[in-house]
Formats: sequence, structure tokens, C-alpha cells
Amino acid sequence: MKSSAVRRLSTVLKLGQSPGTSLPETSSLANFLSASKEKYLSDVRATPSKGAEWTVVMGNEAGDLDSVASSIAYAWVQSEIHKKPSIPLIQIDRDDLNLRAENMYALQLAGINDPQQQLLCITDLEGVKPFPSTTFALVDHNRLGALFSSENPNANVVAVVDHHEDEHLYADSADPRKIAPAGSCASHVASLYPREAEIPRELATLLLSAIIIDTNGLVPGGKALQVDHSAALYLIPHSTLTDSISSSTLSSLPQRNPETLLGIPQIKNLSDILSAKKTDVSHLGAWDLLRRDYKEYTYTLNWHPSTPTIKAGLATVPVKLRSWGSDGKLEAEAQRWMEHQQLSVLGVLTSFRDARKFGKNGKGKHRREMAWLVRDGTDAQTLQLDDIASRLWKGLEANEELQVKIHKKMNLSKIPPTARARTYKQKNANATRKATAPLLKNIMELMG
Ligand SMILES: [Mn+2]
Repeated sequence: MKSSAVRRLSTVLKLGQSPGTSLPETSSLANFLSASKEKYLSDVRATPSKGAEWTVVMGNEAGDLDSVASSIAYAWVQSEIHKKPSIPLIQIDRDDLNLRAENMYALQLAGINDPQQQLLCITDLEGVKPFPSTTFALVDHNRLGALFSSENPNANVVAVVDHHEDEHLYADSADPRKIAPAGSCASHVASLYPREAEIPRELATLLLSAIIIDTNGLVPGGKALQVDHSAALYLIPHSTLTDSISSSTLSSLPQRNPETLLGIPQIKNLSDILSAKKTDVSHLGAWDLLRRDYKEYTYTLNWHPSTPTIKAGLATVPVKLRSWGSDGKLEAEAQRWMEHQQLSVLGVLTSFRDARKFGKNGKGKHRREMAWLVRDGTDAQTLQLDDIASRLWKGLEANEELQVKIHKKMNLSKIPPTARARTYKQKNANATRKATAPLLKNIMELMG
């Protein structure tokens, strides 16, 4: 009793010395993040029930720039404009923040120079069970993860802003509940930013960076939709890019055809840097490549007599399979990752540019491949390994959107007898994990 009172007192005094007892109105984005993290952690450590006073804002577990930027921006709006204490939680391990060089770069542009210290990561709450907060806002995904809902009966999702397939949850509790197509979820978050309030230039820059990376620089005919263009037009004049964009360009922005934004040299430059950082993963081996852009799903096999539940993972990798996975490397590291995560199914989805074939834009032609592994996991002891595998091959090969063909130059022969594997070339290079994840769910769960 006494020690916790002392701890509370020292917390108060410590916060009292810094300008952040209540979150300062004039603080930069980095100060806001550091102060919120410190206050949240001291709240839940000293008095776990205080966690209920906070809204935890989360992006998805892949931890890409879209998720990071959207969660930071949404938490800022809630805390600083609506005065509801909110904290962005990055759903990856602190040490894994480095795996995405493009995130580190964009965060630095936003004045967040030490994200490991300034951002609340899943590592900061390791071992805290049940999760100390009950109020959640979801951005860039629309289903609350099991880590936050298990043994947490009061868990409540109060907001959803997303651009993935709608799982139709939280219709009664979430407001806003905006789930609609967009190149980037950050565009939805920007569209919801109260126009009468000021947006810090660091925050505008962070959101703009996410939109640029998700839409290949807002390239015409690409992934950018109208909501992305409108968001970019709103953010550019508020961003730090205005230091170098000419005033005539800035004043002509409202009249500009949004399809031509890539014609602004500063936008093109930022886009080139971010995409170079994103695709330069030469320093990463198979193990890190499987983890760096990874999402996990739980499926109930309704077609199976005992309707068991299994876990599946989808790793997106920006390098072709043969560059990093040959000679049994993919088999070995995928097995290790599947055991580590207790997965029954792992899909490795590559997306890369073919240096030998040029596409329309003069860059290498965009290609995608898939490697799939099915393993006899503990959750699936009673299952027929071959039942799952043959269902998977059949479902993938029949799908008209993906258009897969067996990948003859990359077969995974070095798998143990307790596993099955198949690799494909994906003819439709535009179908991302956003298309593959719902397909996998259908293949695994639907009867028939
Ligand atoms: Mn996204």
C-alpha cells in the first residue's frame, strides 16, 4: 500500500517537472508521444484500473507506415482536440521497428527521432495480462486482436477507420465506423481530421508519407483513389515539404488536377526515397523477411467433423523467392517461424520488380509469387494434414482473381514429412494480401 502510494507520488512529481502533466497543447508530435507513453505506462503500472481511462489506438500487426501514421494521427486528434486521453500502440516488438527503414525515415521527418523510446510498442506491455485497457480505436484493420480481447470482458471498440474488407463488427459501438476502399488508411484518417483545428506539420508530413508509399506516389492509374488525392491536397500545404515547394506551386494546388501531384518534384523525391528504403531489404535474411510484414489469422474449420481452430500467417516479402529462399533456406526458416507462432498454414507472398523485363513505366515489371506451407501443428493434431493442404491448393488454383500457376523454378523439396508445400507464380500482380487474406479465410472456413 505504502509503496504504491509513494510510487504514485513520485510519478506525479516527475511528471510535474516536465511540461507534460496534462498533455501540453503546444507540444510537438514527439513530445506528445513521449509524454503519453510515460503517463500511460505509469498509470497502468501504478494503478492498473487507470488503464480504463485511456483509449488505445492501434494499427494492424504488420506495423507498416500506414498503420503507424494512422494510429499516431488518430490518437493525436482524440487527445489534443477532443481531450480524451489516447495512446497509439504499435503492434510490433520494439526491436523490430528497425526492420522497416521507410518507417524510420518517415518518423524522422515527423521529428520522431527515437521511436523505440518515444512510441508505445507491444514489448512495453509484455506479460501484462489481461490487457490493462478496455477502450480501443482500430485503424488500418477492423477486428480487435485476441491479445486485447482475451480475459478482457469489458473490451469495447469505440472507433474503426479502415480500408480492408469489412468484417462487419462493432456496428453498435464504433463511432466513427468508416470502412471504405482507399489506397491508404491514412487518407481516411486525414479526411476525418477536424478542418477547424490546426494540424501539426509533423503529423501532416507523417500521414502524407504513408499515403505516398501506399499509392506509389499517387501515380495516375495506380492504387490512389479520390480520397487519397483529396487527403494529399489537404496535407501538402500543412506539411514540412512547404519549406521547399515554391509558393506558386502551393497556391495553385487547389486548382491542380490531383492526378498530377507526382509532377511536384518534392513529392516525387519523397516517393522515390520511401520506396527505395522500403525495397532495400538486402541486409535482412529469411527469418527477418518472414517477420517484417506479417499478419496472423485464426480460422475455424467448419467443414471438419470436430470443427477445430487453427492459426494461419501471411508474410509479405518485397524480394523474389529465389533470391533469399533457395537451398532449403525458405523451408527451414518457415518451419521455424511456424513452430514459433504455432501455425498450421503459412503463406509467403512476394512482390518485386523483375530486373530482366521492363514494364510500362520503364521500371522492372511488377511480379508476385506465393509459397505455401501446411504443417501438422499442435492445434491440428487430429486433422488430416492432406485434407487441409488439398483444400488449399484447390482453392488457390481455382481462384480467378489471383490466377496462380505452379512455380517450376522454386519447389520446396526440403520439407519434413509432417509438412506439405507448394509455390506459385501469381499472374495478377495487382492482387495483394488484401485479396489473399479473405480468400484464405473462405478456403479454410467454408463448408463444401
Ligand atoms: Mn493499410
